Amino acid sequence: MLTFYHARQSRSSRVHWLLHELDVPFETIRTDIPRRDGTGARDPRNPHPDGKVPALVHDSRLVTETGAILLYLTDLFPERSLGFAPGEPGRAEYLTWRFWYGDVVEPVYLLEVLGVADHPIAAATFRSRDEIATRLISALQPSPRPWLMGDRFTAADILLSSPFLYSPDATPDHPAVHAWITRCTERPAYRRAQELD
Ligand SMILES: N[C@@H](CCC(=O)N[C@@H](CS)C(=O)NCC(=O)O)C(=O)O
Repeated sequence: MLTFYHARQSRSSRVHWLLHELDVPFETIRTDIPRRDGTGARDPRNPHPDGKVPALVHDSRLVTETGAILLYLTDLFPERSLGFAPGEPGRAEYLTWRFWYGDVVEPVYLLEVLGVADHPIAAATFRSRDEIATRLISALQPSPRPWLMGDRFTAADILLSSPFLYSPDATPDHPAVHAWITRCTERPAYRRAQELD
């Protein structure tokens, strides 16, 4: 049994999308969270230790952190081919995308918002938006490489497209990236998750 704690227009939207891609049974608990505009409040039903979303309970096991949940789910349902299972060629690249997102991409965009991305220690630790763009562009080329992992759409596409779906102005201005984002938004599971929100 999968129970998914979700709030619309939040980081849990990535998990919502993946659950629809997987096409497996799950229960959604629509969860209130404190929002930056002062609305919302912590939901006592939410088992996340910090009251955040996403949270996933599989039978009685709690998983938090978006990247961990995506990996957990693609490993749990390897037959759906939305990730690369241990031992499968492509696993190394798949894990690299997943951890690069959490350890580099999110910090870089956050540091930009905070206005400290140019700090030498920040640049030395994470690099910058330019390196992010270069890596995405080279993964999506030469044509046809529809997805980051080549022919197979995976949870890496969900994770790495998410900042640009949330903030389209941040999208690297390259035709291969724009076409990839369009392909992502045309996926029936993405649309279904959006409609339900
Ligand atoms: N690192 C966490 C971050 C989760 C997170 O910050 N979620 C926000 C929504 S986008 C939240 O629940 N905020 C409510 C709060 O901070 O109380 C993840 O990626 O899962």
